[in-house]
Amino acid sequence: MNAYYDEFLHMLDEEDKEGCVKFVLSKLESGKIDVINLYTKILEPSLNNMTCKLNEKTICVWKEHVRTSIVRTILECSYPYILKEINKNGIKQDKGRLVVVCPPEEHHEIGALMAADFFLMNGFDTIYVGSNTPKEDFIEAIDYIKPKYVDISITNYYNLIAAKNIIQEIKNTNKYQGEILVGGYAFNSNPDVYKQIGADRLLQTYQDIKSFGEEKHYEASL
Ligand code: B12
Repeated sequence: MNAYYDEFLHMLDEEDKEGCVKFVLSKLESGKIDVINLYTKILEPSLNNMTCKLNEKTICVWKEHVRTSIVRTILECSYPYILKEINKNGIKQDKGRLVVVCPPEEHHEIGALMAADFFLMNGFDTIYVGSNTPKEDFIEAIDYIKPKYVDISITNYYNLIAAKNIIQEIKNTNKYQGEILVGGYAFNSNPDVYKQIGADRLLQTYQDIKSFGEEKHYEASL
């Protein structure tokens, strides 16, 4: 996997979108890599380990945008392979409806998109709402969709406050009965903060989501 990562990173550094997409699709098509390893061992580190070279400081955000856009294209291209794995493993979306959202001002969306795909692959009827979701839309959507689980993805820790306010509102005003899950880069340095913002649970990795799915399957069978 390391060799694939290095090869991919080289093309990503060169901003070679065509090369990156063709490389990933060829590995998925040949079965040399699956979607989970692609996301967690190649795409996630290619963004989270990103550093800005001293002579590129002024164009750092620009480069982040370009890199994210290449990764986003790859995520969209992976969808047929996700469906293939779901079919191959006979997974049914029978663990309840789940929405993935990002709080207002949270423009980081790649982690949320990946998490949404992970939930889908583990039997949750998943809806990805989007990044920077305005509070009113957030609350309305929950009222309308009535999901069993609301998942809030937070990357920038400054957005933890906005998430706390929304959670309070969902729980108090909406009398929401389901579970509120949170995840994202903002929790990496302080996992316990999820309790302070009123969430029911923190899930971070693919394995966390898989175990959560198994737990729900077990509960449903009791
Ligand atoms: C790409 C990027 C951007 C892009 C985002 C584009 C987009 N469309 O998403 C752009 C250029 C817009 C951007 C903007 C900013 N960014 Co930025 N960005 C990044 C970068 C490079 C990668 C983030 C990413 O996508 N990672 C990949 C994903 C896959 O990883 P992940 O989010 O951790 O997700 C995984 C898990 O956490 C989990 N997960 C995620 N969500 C959820 C949810 C649930 C429910 C579950 C179960 C799991 C789960 O699943 C994923 C897969 O395993 C990081 C990191 C870095 N080293 O620089 C900075 C970083 C996140 N950004 C940062 C900052 C400060 C900003 C800006 C404020 C400033 C700026 N640079 O202009 C703005 C803020 C914009 C805003 N209002 O939100 C800081 C945040 C620090 C902090 N305060 O917390 C970072 C860490 C950079 C740094 N070292 O300072 N950024």
